[in-house]
Amino acid sequence: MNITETMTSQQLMQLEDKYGAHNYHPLPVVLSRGEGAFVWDVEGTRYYDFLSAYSAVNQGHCHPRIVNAMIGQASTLTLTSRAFYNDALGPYEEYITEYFGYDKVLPMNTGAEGDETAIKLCRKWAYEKKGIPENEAKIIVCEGNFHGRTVTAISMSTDPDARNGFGPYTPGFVTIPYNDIPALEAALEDPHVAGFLVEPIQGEAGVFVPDEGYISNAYNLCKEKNVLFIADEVQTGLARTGKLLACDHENIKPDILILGKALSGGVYPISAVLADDEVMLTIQPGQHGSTFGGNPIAAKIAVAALQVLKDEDLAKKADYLGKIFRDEMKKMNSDLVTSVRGKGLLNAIVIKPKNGREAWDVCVTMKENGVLAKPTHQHIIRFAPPLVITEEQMMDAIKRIKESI
Ligand code: IF1
Repeated sequence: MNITETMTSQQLMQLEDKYGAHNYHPLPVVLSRGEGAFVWDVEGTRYYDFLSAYSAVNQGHCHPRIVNAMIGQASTLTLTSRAFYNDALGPYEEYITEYFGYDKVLPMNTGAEGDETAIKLCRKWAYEKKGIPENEAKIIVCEGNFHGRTVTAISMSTDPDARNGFGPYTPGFVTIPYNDIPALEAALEDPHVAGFLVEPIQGEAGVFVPDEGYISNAYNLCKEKNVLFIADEVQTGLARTGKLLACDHENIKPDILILGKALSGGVYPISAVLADDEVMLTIQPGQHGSTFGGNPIAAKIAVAALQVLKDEDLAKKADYLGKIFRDEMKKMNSDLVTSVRGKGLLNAIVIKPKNGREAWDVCVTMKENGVLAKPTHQHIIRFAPPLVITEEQMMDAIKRIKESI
């Protein structure tokens, strides 16, 4: 295969199948360009992107301000490692800590590394500040969680596909049902509990929005027991749910905040863990790090990505358009759709299989109608367009989704 000639979707899918690991089963579409709420396949067909790379391109594909920030730094200084200082990291650290109201940030690359960093900070704080005996710290997590694909992240998972076959598992996690305050109260009775790690809305599980007050009640219970409240906002953060953070809907400030995905607008792997000094300074030089963590390109990109969220008021847009989306989906009253749920522009519908057709078939039909989305857990379709989608585009996409269903 002479790879310089333009290849068809079919040829490109065959390449991936032959030479790539089979750790995904993608929808049969091969994308080659993205702009705003749209992506195009190699044949030039245009689609609304209703997945946004799992909520990483909240600012829209290839946002000019973010791409230019990347190009500028990439042609100046790409990576110094943290063995030396660089002139982009400090200003970024000041900007992001003021932006979210924390003393300090620990810069990493992927969401999973963010969760791993939060777990290490929580354990270190438990031993050095709370006085839990060494190696006895426990972290409470919820059934249905998703915190990444590392061995420790899947050690917290209750999803057989994510977890099975990868043991032995990292110990020290206690699992409780999501959205269940009494279960949390009971688990908090254990004096060795150091933290509660939770997604304010469970994305992968199928966009489970907990009851009003769950997050704030959970936070208060943790405070009563001197347990760190750790919010994984990798997917729900950065304006996706109609507020800057999903925790903002309940006015609580997590002790440890984990960000990723849209922190770069989808142009680069960037994650960040924010905390105040009492927690953050339990990690001292040489005790944690990463080759690319806090690199100059990431620093410039993240500042631009955060500025775009604010300047384009994307949280307000997500709130407004999300309400329209859910109303329109509910109005459909199709017997295929058994529930519509979500917050802001993180929404999902549950498809009841009929005549052997299920969520995957709806997604294939939506693709033919110019909308890309993907099922999660077989019967749930998540809808998460870039937050820059216009109302007119949203209405057009909704029409296509309804036709498909
Ligand atoms: C895949 C899921 C979503 C996340 C939360 C941490 C991470 C994620 C709440 C880890 C990542 C991604 C991973 C990607 C698909 C996607 C996903 F289906 F896997 F679960 F969004 F729901 N915390 N989620 O959602 O961040 O290391 O990937 O940067 O693994 O298939 P990462």
